[in-house]
Amino acid sequence: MTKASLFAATAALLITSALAHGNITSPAARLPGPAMKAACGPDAIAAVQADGTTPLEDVPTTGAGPNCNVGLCRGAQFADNKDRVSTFTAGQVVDMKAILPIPHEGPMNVSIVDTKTNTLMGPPLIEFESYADENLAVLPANNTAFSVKVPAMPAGMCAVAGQCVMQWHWVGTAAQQTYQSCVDFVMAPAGAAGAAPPAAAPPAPIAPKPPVAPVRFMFEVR
Ligand SMILES: *[C@@H]1O[C@H](CO)[C@@H](O)[C@H](O)[C@H]1NC(C)=O
Ligand SMILES: *[C@@H]1O[C@H](CO)[C@@H](O)[C@H](O)[C@H]1NC(C)=O
Ligand SMILES: *[C@@H]1O[C@H](CO)[C@@H](O)[C@H](O)[C@H]1NC(C)=O
Ligand SMILES: [Cu+2]
Repeated sequence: MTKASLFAATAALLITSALAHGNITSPAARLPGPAMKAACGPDAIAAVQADGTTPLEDVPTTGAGPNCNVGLCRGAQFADNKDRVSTFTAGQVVDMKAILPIPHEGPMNVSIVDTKTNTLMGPPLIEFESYADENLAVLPANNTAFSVKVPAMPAGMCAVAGQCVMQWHWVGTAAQQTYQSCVDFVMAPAGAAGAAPPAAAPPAPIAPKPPVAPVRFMFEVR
């Protein structure tokens, strides 16, 4: 690459970075703060503070340490968001709102992510094969306002703030850009207001096993 074309590419990148793309505005989503600055470096924090909708590809990792993962919540840290944690109950319908100032067509999903391992906990809560299609005259209303249903989870899962996020993850396929916003949440403890009532019966002692042979026989095809 010549110096001139390198300069042009850099200038184009800077212009692109200055343009807003999208993020989640409700429920409260993770914001950058001092913990992200410490983990990901001053260049990263400057980029996301300049444009809170920027793709994670435009977040410089020049000053990133081992605790920075721009591929999870675009590097935003729980430590900066302890006062922005939602409490959900199993079966609750959560209304989510997004802004999409610059749409780029591609898939989107909202999934529960285990922040420690950055793995998805179960199937997506909502999924679009084609989202934010800039070729449409008007984006479908459900691109910026949609609902997800909180699944039932085993006791203790997502019980502690910081463990789980609801991550909005959108990929602009042709743009080759990824956008993420994370809603920190905890599951309300069983029996809490709004939560499912605790089971009436105490856990049953280990019952004698019902005869299995007839059941097995029913499904055995020979
Ligand atoms: C979304 O982007 C706007 C505009 O840059 C910013 O003010 C806001 O803090 C961002 N919100 C999140 C959750 O990233
Ligand atoms: C859904 O989002 C996750 C990140 O939260 C991503 O790893 C996964 O590839 C996405 N799934 C699809 C089908 O796009
Ligand atoms: C979004 O709305 C469109 C109609 O405008 C519908 O075809 C599509 O199935 C909806 N997508 C989801 C994931 O709800
Ligand atoms: Cu773009």
